[in-house]
Order: sequence, then structure tokens, then C-alpha cells
Amino acid sequence: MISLRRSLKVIKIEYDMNGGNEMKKKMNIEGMSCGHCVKHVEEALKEISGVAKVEVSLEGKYAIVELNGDIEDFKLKEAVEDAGYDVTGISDL
Ligand SMILES: [Cu+2]
Repeated sequence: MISLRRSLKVIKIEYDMNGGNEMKKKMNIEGMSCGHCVKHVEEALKEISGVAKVEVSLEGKYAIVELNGDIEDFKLKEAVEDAGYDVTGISDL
């Protein structure tokens, strides 16, 4: 476990040093109950310009969002909330 954590940290640091403007965020989302909810959230996020990729986990209650540019958290939050779900947190990955 510890070594896995360490290697993840190394990967993250290398990623940061690449200096690209690509980044990933994890959004914690409440209120998704089925595959349709997953699709709604996915589509809401993909509509935002600058969002390159979206992965939504129903069981994990989160979305992983890959960004091409700098998108403010509130825009991501707004899109998901407008679709009818609650965003309880956003963190950089
Ligand atoms: Cu649903």
C-alpha cells in the first residue's frame, strides 16, 4: 500500500512537471441512482468547453473530469447541479 501510494505521488509530480495545461479533477456527486443519471452527468460535463474527458462512477458517486484548459470549479459544479445532482466536493488529481 505504502509503495503504491509513493509511486502514485511520483507519477503526480512528474505529471505536474510536464507543465501542460491538462488537468484532472474529481467531483463528488450525490443523487445519482442509475445509468441514466450517469449519462446526464456525463453529458452535462462534456458540454462545457475545455472538458476533454469525463468518467462517471455510479457506485463511487464521483466524476473524473479531464480538462484541456483552466475551468473554474464553480462551472463544473453548476453544470452538474443544473442537471439535477448535488456536488459535494471538487478536488484536483
Ligand atoms: Cu438515474
